[in-house]
Amino acid sequence: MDKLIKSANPFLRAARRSVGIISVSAALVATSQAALAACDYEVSNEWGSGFTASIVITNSTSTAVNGWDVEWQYSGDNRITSLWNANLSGSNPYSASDIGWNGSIQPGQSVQFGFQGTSGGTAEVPAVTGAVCSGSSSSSSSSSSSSSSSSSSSSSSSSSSSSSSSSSSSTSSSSSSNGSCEDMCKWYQDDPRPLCENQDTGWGWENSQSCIGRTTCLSQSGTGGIVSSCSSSSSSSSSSSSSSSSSSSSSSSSSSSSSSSSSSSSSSSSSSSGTTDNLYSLADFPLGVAVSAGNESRSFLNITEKQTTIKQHFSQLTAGNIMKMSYLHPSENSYSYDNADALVAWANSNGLSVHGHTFIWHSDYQVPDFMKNYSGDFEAMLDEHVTNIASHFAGKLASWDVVNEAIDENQSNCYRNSVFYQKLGSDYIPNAFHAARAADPSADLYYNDYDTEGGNSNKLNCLLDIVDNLQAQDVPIDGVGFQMHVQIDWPSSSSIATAFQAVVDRGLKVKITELDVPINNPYADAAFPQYSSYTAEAADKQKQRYKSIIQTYLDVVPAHLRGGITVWGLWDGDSWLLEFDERQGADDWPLLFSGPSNGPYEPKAAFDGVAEALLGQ
Ligand code: 9MR
Repeated sequence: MDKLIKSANPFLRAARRSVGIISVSAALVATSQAALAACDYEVSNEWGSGFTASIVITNSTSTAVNGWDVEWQYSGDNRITSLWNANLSGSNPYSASDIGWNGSIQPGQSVQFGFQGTSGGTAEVPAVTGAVCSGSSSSSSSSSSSSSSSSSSSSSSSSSSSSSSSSSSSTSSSSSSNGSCEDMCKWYQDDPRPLCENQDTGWGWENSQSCIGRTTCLSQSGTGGIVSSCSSSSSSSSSSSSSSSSSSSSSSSSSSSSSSSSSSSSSSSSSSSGTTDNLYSLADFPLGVAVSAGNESRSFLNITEKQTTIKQHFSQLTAGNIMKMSYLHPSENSYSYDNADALVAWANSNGLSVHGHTFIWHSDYQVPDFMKNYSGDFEAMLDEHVTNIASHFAGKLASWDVVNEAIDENQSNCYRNSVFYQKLGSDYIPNAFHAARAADPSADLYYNDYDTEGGNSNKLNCLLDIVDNLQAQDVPIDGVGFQMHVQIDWPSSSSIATAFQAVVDRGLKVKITELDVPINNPYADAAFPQYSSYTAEAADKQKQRYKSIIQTYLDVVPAHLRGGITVWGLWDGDSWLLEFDERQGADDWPLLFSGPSNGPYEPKAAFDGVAEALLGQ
């Protein structure tokens, strides 16, 4: 079942790599808006007195568009009340122009902006004009407002293009220090011992000496952990000495943790050594990041620096929230797609694919109210829900979490007693997969859940039972999503490997859908080292954990079953864990980048861990 999006990905990636060059030449060639694009007006929803719509500008030529503006006019009573992802001017006729990041439209790509308005009962579809439009707008008549007034915007700037330049310092000191340092395990107060190469847990015997598995080393309840031991001079300089809780010498480690360096610490050892300019380019699978969008406070569409970092290092987006049930389908007869459309349009026009999350999720505040008290044909209603959403995004998304978190391993039959289960029994799961496949045959379809990555064997067994049932019924499931909100010491890499292997054995894809690795473990015993600041030691532990997770993925999952890896947020301040009650207010730094909130975002040691694993180091 292969997949438009998948085969489109290499093209998108290639386009991304050359985006800087393309936009430079575009600036030279397309300094004014020639008639380059199709401008389509699409009504996405309408009700008695209002409507939402969008304008899609598709560049079907071989020349990049650099800056655009378009005009339209309603012949009746339709009027705009709010508009997003463009600058609006005028009041019937209206004009809208790009807002920088969406000004550049590469050949074959499109940008879209949305708006809401009032009407007396009918949402009109006016003609869209402007110098950028080729004239093939979607429909109808009405006037024109013509005026090629626009052209002046021309050389507006290519904003997005320069993204790749920022990181650069790739050749920093890391490599030199890497050469003379090696990771070792500081076991409690002992001198560092070798880490095992052939096993991840327990103690082993390699090269005529005892060694300690990485996971075992990380899980000790003491002040030890993985440290970087440097054999000679080469000194400190930057990174790799990351955990440098002092190799040869001893103790001092604990005192280092008091150094209070804050999360945006400039400590070179806790930040990246600049291992790569484009993390995604090291992976042969989608490397994703979850984002806030729409009206959320940290919407990446409002933060240019976020867009730059995302484009530079990731090849896939997941909406952290805005593509959940209640956001897309707030009431029975209305769907709300504009915010998600803006996310998808940005991704597609910047060469990233999108993973959809999620058609069905029991979580109380994500189930639309109308579904909770639904008295009609629940099965038909839920089928329509999946069908409508899957159809809306058909061909634009790489994959979907079709059902999220349906398992309760404490129930004898493994099924969570959600409203969906109460109404339809377990049938709602296969139904959803069938509806999704029928509506969007090109998207990979996943079952997604947490705590299935091996540490909780009952839950893993439930997962496998459910998957076996689906496969026995020929349900079109392509893969299993492991959320992987893991701890730094749990589950072990070997448990994770077992879980991945079980899915691989069933011929299904494995996707890590929501990865984060907090440094502190609120469930650990009192002796477990917890950190009140982001120290070099903590950073290195986290780096090793990220690294071993990626290594396990690469070791166990063959290339053709790698659905990808997504981290659940860009920078530490984005993480849901900071607001998670069970952490009881403890600070943490779970992601790959540090902030401040509007950037610049600095890659952390954890980023290097991912890069090193992808590079096979
Ligand atoms: O990160 C998400 C957070 O911002 C939301 O408040 C929360 C509820 O919608 O969902 C979080 O994401 C969850 C994801 O959708 C499903 N797996 C667990 C994630 C973390 O709670």
